[in-house]
Amino acid sequence: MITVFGEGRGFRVVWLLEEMGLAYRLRPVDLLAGVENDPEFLAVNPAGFIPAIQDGEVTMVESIAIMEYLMARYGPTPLAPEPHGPAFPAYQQFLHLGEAGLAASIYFVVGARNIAPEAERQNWSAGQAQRVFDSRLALVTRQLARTPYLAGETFTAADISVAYALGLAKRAGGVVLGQLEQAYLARVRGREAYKRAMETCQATMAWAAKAHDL
Ligand SMILES: N[C@@H](CCC(=O)N[C@@H](CS)C(=O)NCC(=O)O)C(=O)O
Repeated sequence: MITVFGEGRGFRVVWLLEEMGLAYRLRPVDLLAGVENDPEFLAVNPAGFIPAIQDGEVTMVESIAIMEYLMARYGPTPLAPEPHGPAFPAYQQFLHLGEAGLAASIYFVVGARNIAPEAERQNWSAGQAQRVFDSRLALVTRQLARTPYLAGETFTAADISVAYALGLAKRAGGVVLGQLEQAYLARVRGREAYKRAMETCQATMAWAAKAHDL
């Protein structure tokens, strides 16, 4: 049985597990309550961030790496196009751009907008993170003008990666998505596995409902 610790980007992992039909359990981690009060989780990830997984003897962090591990170990799966096929380069690029380019930058904008003291909300680094997010988003927009999914005609883990980042940006980052991205989000969120993941991830569900963005 695979254990997923924490929602947040752990939603990506839960969504992937639902797409693959693998058995798992979600172990909530409440960052707002203070991870220092959760020694069981700190024993799994002493760095205190989520998500983490445990799969038998394997313990891992980093949502994209975890998805790559699960697809490699329990695949093959159409969520990961085969390396010699035409979809692979775009798949690989957007799988990583979803975190390294999009979520990692908008995460700091979200913190500045929602958590930082009033006087620090407009700080230079938050502005830089916003500019990085906006520039990377242009690559997503260009791709969606060409194909329905980021790697081409079929849904892959790259869509899980990027759709999570777009949701974060929209729900808490003050980002207004264009029509292409909105239609894309509606398309990927229509999947049964997404809906099941939302049912599992109650904190994500509550946060999305509050933002009127299920
Ligand atoms: N690149 C990491 C980012 C992990 C991350 O920043 N997670 C956030 C919540 S989604 C977190 O735990 N923040 C608290 C912290 O970093 O201490 C991933 O994709 O898993």
